[in-house]
Amino acid sequence: MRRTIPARLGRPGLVVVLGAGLAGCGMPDPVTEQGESVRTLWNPTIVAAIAVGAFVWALALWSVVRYRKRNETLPTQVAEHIPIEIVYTVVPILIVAGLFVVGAATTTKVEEKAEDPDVVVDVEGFQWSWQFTYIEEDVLVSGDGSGTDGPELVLPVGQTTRLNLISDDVAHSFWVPEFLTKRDLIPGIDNEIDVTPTETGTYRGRCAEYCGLDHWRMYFSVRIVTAEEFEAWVAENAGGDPVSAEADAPEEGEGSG
Ligand SMILES: [Cu+2]
Repeated sequence: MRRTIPARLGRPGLVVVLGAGLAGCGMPDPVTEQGESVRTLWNPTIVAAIAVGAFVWALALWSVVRYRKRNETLPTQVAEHIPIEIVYTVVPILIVAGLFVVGAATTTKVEEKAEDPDVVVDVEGFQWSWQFTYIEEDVLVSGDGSGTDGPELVLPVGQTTRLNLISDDVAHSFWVPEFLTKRDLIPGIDNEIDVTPTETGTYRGRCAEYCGLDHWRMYFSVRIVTAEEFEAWVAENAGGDPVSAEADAPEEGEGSG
């Protein structure tokens, strides 16, 4: 006897699948205001997608069972059914329009630039590391691709930092999973993003655009600290030698993405 998909998965399997969907498919908890906006968009979207998917699967299963071939008699042939055609044209248009409106609103919010950001950092990606230049604070953090953690970008919590994304060699991409946003660094095109961290902690970032053989080396870390800690860090490092935080040598075979 043929088993239905839910039967094959078993009830625990189905619960896990639905649970993963509802929990944001393993999406990390956002640590910035911009990331929180993305999650606010994602959660209702995934619920709507699961609802539509479940409805379609249910209809398909129902018609397979209810209208399966029982004998050689041809079923009643219907050329058209205007009300149903209107429903299945109008409902998807409404869903897509709704997704467009909330998607556009979230994009606008995430893209919003502060008129006067609290901190401005030039983020330069190069083969094979990153350099962070704090314009007003006069701090330079430079990586050389030798460590496992990469250079460290220090950001104050609750304040808006403008990141100017610059590349002079090839395209790279600035990605911190917990920010829930990702932006390319393209030679000749200076992208910029604003981030407003909401939680202190250390998070790992990486280049998310294949940029050559040692692309995997392009790690960096982001340390979100309190305003006082940020000021102390700036005072300690301003105007001096470039800050480097690449103590550990990478292990053979380590690193992916
Ligand atoms: Cu890369």
